[in-house]
Amino acid sequence: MILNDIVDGIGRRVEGAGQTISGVFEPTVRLGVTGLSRAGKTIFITSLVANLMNRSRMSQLRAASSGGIQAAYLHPQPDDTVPRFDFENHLEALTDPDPIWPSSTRSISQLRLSLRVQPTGLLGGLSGPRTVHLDIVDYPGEWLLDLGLLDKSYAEWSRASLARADTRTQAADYMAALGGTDPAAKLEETTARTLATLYTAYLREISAAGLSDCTPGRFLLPGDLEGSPVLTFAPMALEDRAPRASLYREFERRYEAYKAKVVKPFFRDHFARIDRQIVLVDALGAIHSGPQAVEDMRAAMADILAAFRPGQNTWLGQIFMGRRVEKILFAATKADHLHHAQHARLTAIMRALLREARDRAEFAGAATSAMSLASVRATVEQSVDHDGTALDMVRGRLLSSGQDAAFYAGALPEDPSQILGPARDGAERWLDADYAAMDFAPARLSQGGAEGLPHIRLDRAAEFLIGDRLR
Ligand SMILES: Nc1nc2c(ncn2[C@@H]2O[C@H](COP(=O)(O)OP(=O)(O)OP(=O)(O)O)[C@@H](O)[C@H]2O)c(=O)[nH]1
Ligand SMILES: [Mg+2]
Repeated sequence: MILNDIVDGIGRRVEGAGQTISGVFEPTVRLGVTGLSRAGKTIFITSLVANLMNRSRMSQLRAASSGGIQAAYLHPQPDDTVPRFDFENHLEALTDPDPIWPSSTRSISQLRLSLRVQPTGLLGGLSGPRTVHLDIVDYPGEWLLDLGLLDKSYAEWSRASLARADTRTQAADYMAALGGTDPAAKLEETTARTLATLYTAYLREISAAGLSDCTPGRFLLPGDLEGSPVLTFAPMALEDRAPRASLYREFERRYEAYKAKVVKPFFRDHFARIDRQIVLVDALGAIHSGPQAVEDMRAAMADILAAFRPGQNTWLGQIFMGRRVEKILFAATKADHLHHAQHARLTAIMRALLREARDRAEFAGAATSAMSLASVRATVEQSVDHDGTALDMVRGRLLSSGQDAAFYAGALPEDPSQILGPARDGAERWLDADYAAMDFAPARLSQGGAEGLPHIRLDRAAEFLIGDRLR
């Protein structure tokens, strides 16, 4: 392991040097898009790139409104071995006469957008235009959860996972199978496979129920690792030391192999060199799923963000090698489900939801901000008279029926603790409030989206994240 870490370090140092040399001429901004499954990463990337190419809706991005950005075009990406982000197809899905959302991401991809920028400001006129590359990676949200495993041993992970599984009906089959298995017995591959299959089925069920804690993430989206030993293990408890060649020992070994061979390379290659980061949170979705989903999301985000802690002995901290993410934006997504009168409340809830995570992560040195946004706006606002009071609603095309409908998501509380309190106390449902979520289809765009994709605050997000690099 030590050797492995050293080799990792050398690789990165050489790579880092190359970056600086080419970086003098063509600066690169690596934007990290962090978010659990369904948080809105793919839509955010698609809309950001589309709106940087067609900047008519980007007035709050100063380099766009001032005319500083002269051109934006897609460029071959830097990593030859990573598939390209399917920007064109995703955009086509959103701008079709019958628009649909692009499907959930099943593996990693990358995109480079190059911007030709004429520096403005006092000395701007003295230099000619320069090119800034924006590199973005998309990946399935499930994989992100694995970041929380890096600092956990097999015993620690097993203990935490089993404690949660114990309270959930979806885990009944796995817990029953585990009860009938002796972890100290000699490894039988069929037993290993049965346990892994049942554990995966449990992860699938809790993921469908809106819970976030679904590790190991690749069990849900294995890709070409399907059936391999690194994905054939599950959590187990054992009081005494496990004998050699036992099921427990082998599971422990496979868990470590999973971390070293699957999790680490992914984060080393795609997270270590991030300059700017956006953390996307579907807080509304979690609130709709109920207090347990909120608490579960809070815990999962705390685990993930803790891994970004600089200066500590965390593996990711080491591969950053003293580099800091310079700016981090925490964004509540899908804000178009709410009338803008409630956006400040949504932002406050998201901030509170991530507070502990942010404190623990000590993003010292990084500029942080929080906002509510919609990468692709699917609704318009509407006030409806309801027994003499005006209800602020949103109107859109329902995903289920295609019908146009006005929708009221419920009033979010001004005080975020009214959400976080019951969530932390393990409440089964919200007591005095009813939060509804509605799935809207993307809006039909006039002229096939020639005016760019509609959004809410995407331009502000872009200004915060990369605005300074485009001046
Ligand atoms: N109304 C609205 N819905 C959105 C928006 N962004 C995302 N969604 C919805 O959220 C779903 C998930 O968004 P994605 O961008 O695919 O989420 P993701 O983070 O890439 O998810 P994975 O690929 O599963 O990790 C979409 O299919 C939409 O239904 C938005 O700005 N407005
Ligand atoms: Mg995606």
